[in-house]
Amino acid sequence: MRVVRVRTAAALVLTGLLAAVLTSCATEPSANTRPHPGTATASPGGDGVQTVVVTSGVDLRFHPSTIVVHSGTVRIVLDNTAKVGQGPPHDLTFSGLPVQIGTVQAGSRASVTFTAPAPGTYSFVCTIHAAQNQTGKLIVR
Ligand SMILES: [Cu+2]
Repeated sequence: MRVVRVRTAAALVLTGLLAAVLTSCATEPSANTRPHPGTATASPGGDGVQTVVVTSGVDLRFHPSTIVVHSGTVRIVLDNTAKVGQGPPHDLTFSGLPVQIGTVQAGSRASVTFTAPAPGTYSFVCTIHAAQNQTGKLIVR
């Protein structure tokens, strides 16, 4: 009996911990600490334009978050992969470059085509989720 009681107490403690963990997951913290997904090099499409598709959904991150391009024409497609009516909108705005993709609703996509600027690193942000640190960078080689 005594062993059973100890096990029951341990099970209750574990259940409580699990409930605490699940509760903390259910309430999204204001600061999004998810890691930024990897790097992709834009590849020339049939029209010769270096194209990269960046997806974003409910995790408030750009996938990929780092885009590598070379000189020439670049096209960035922003694909909001959240289900229609069930996810947040996103946009993509560069700082220091006159390049942006306006608000893209869940289930939609939009693109911007521009001439690659001088070699360097340029950062972009989803202005809707700037507080959640939804950012990325473009590296021009
Ligand atoms: Cu966003």
